[in-house]
Amino acid sequence: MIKLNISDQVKEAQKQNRPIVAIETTVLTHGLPSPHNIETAHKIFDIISDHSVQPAFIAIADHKIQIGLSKDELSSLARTPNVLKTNRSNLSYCLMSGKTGATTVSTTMQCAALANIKIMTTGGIGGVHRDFANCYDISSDLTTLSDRQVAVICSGTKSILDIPKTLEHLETLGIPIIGYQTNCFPSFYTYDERYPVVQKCQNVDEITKILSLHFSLDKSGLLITNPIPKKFALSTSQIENWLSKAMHDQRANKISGREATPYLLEKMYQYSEGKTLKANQELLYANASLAAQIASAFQKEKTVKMEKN
Ligand code: PSU
Ligand code: MN
Repeated sequence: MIKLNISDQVKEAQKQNRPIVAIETTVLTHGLPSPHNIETAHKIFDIISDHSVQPAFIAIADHKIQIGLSKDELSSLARTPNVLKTNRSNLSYCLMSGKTGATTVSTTMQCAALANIKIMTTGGIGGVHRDFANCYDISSDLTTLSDRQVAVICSGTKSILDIPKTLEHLETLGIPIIGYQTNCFPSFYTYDERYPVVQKCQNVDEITKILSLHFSLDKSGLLITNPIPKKFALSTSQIENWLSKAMHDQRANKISGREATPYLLEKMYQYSEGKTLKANQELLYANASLAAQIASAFQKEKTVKMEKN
């Protein structure tokens, strides 16, 4: 039996039909360096709350899925040693064992769907790794996007991935990719227009309409992509330079699987002397704000529909 431990605040928001945004916690435990991870999570909490939207950070602890962590709980999660990075393949193990787990995009979607939360925010999703032919690494984020009805607000995929192959895979899975005020699929830290394949929505109302239509047509999720605000973007050549050094270290140390992303992000942070952290934080904040606006508009539309019926 799955035990869902929904916080009082999230329960109250559900009772009152107030909007809720789910947030992953792997970015906190494995994606950002300490102590910046805690300050970032707290700021995401505030940004969402400032829009009168209920934040619902998700994690696993004490054999339960925890929906809605307080700021104190986020701080203590960040300080817990050996937190498991959960994806679809180890979520049940994490729950059975009683270990503490952080949720990736895939498990955040799974848990959000169980609690009927339709909107989540993150930095970047997982996807098809570079060097795919050798490592055969495709994130289970993509699989979960194909069978959970959750809209994921993000700045594309992590820059360490093969974006064209990820886009092909998303296309095969039939997952809509909506660009917020852009036709281009964003490349995380950089603001560029290398991948002009995205369907553009000009405002939150258009996005909300697509969500309603898509959720009535299909059992899958959607990607709402939001490029990093221009003034915080890093240059593509810088990123590629740091990334190639990080990938070199990764190969030398034979780091693979679930460990690959945290390792590469940490190395990029070191090589960039902290520049990737600032960019990562700013895009997380922008995505949290957009997600809150979408959740508000989506909730309003649902309420209007309920009143008509
Ligand atoms: N993007 C980041 N930082 C992260 C992640 C993505 O910039 O920490 C995390 C997310 O939780 C994402 C996960 O769901 O990495 C994907 O990991 P994998 O490639 O192992 O599936
Ligand atoms: Mn992987």
